[in-house]
Order: sequence, then C-alpha cells, then structure tokens
Amino acid sequence: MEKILVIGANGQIGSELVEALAAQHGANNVIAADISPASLYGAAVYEIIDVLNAARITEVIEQYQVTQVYQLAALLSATGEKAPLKAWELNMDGLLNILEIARIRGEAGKPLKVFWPSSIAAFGPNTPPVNTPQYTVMDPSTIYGISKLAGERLCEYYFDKYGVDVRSIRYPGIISFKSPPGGGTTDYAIAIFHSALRGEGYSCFLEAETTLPMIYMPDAIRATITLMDADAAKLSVRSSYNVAGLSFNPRELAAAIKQNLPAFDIHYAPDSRQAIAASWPQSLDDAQARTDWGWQAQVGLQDLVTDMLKNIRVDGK
Ligand code: AKB
Repeated sequence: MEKILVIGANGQIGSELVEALAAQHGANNVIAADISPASLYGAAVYEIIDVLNAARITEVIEQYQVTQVYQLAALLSATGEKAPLKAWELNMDGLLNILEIARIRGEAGKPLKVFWPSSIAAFGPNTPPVNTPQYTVMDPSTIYGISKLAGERLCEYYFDKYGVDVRSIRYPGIISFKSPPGGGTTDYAIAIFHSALRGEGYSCFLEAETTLPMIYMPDAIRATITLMDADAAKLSVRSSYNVAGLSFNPRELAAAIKQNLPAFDIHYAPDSRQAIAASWPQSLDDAQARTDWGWQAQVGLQDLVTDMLKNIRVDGK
C-alpha cells in the first residue's frame, strides 16, 4: 500500500492532485502538506511542512511511513523575478531536501519515489520554439527557469548516482478553476475567464499573438499520475519529460470565450511578463512521453473553454 505525501498541497496543482490521489489510494493514504496552518481544500490528512525544513519533512515521512513524495512547493516565473534569491532558495533547496531524504532512505532500504515538476520555463530564447524537442538548447532567462533546469540536472544526477526513483514533467501553463494561480506568466489564461464571467473586459499582460504551450488541469493530473504509476524500466528520461496539451495565444483564447459570451472584450497592455513568455516555446514535441508511458492529451481549446466557464460559474467565483 502506498503512503503519499504532497508538499505544496494548497497550491494550484497540489489542490487537485491530492483529490485525485485520494480517489485512487484512499483519503487516509494521502498526506497533504503545506506551510499554512490548515488544508485549504479539505484534505483528510494535513501536516504543516516548510519544504526548507528537512528535519520536519523526515519526521512526517517517518510518522506515516511515506513511500511517495510529490514536491510541488515553488515560486513561479513572475513572482520569482521579484524575489530571485528567495525563488532560488525555495526552488532548489526544497528539491535538494527531498532528493537527499530519498537518497538516505534508499540506502536504509526504505525507498521513496519522488515527483518534482519542471516547466517550459527551463527553455530559453535560443531553444527552437516550435515543436521543441525533448533534448535541445536550454538557456532559461528567468530565475524560475534557471532553477527548473538546475533541478532537472539534479533529478537525473540523483537517479544515476544513487538510484533515486525520481520522475518529472516539464509542465506547460496549467489552466484550472479550483485554486487561483500563483504568480505565473501563463496565468493570463485563467484570469481572463474570471473577468469574462464578471462581465468585464480583460486587460491582457501578454501580446495578442504570444502563443504558449498550455494544458488543462485534468490532463495535467492524468499525466502526473500516469508517469508516477509507470513501470520504472520503461522510463528513459530522468531529467524531465516534455508533455504537450494544446497551444494557443491570447487572441485565440479570447475568440473562443467570445463564442460563449459575445459581449466579452479583450485589450492588450503587455508588461514585463511579455519578455518571459517570448523566451518560452510555442509548442512541445512530447514523443518520448508518448513512447515511454503512453501519454496522450485529451482536452482541446473548445472543451477547455466550455468547462472553465461552466465550473467558474458553478463555484460562483
Ligand atoms: C509560470 O507561468 O510561471 C508557470 C509555468 C509555465 O511553469 N505556469
């Protein structure tokens, strides 16, 4: 039986991952953890963990005899640019703490399987932007992207050197309605829905034609769990897998929303996040994920828009 610890459980991915893992493994086998005093999403088991506190993480892992850890706590691209040293510390030391704990436990005969999210931010301005290959130039220009690239190298290092079973996905921008996004460059594609449903126009911080790789949350969760459940012998990538969902730009997203809400209007006021977005790929080649663990995205733009509008309405946000 698996005992699964999700660190960063109150965040955008964590909030939905805990629910999906609880459905699969039983609510009492999933320990949601975050720095805040309580679960924001009603997790059955909740522990306060600061991912920078290795002793505390070890204590919780021992207490529950944890077998898998998802380390999701991080500062994202836009927030990271406002506090680069804090972003570096949180993103790197958080991952290193988990990898070291996994190494030590592995050596003691108590292996820990680890999931850690990388991002399209690990690519940079000299990366081929269309159908970006799994292996290519990676020259990230944000502190967040630099931490993701370094993190990918650490994951592969801990797998090669110590046999730590660590798995990772380079997430595109994740679109979701449950929890608010936290300081990313792709977050316009969530905020736009909230403005549209309030009957307001949306002032977009990216230019109209800035195409980015995105993924709808149900696809992102399915990708994550499928990778974690995959046979280790089939995994050829221990840095991080390219995973494609769909690609669109603000103009295309606004047009799809307008089909449902004809009065909706968008205008463009690009800010510093435009330069970040311009340095990222437009679409990803995820052939390796398809071959190794059968990845296949399911949700396209029309379905995503319809579902977001329906669920944000339902939640009354
Ligand atoms: C961000 O925009 O910073 C994130 C990401 C692409 O990793 N959503």
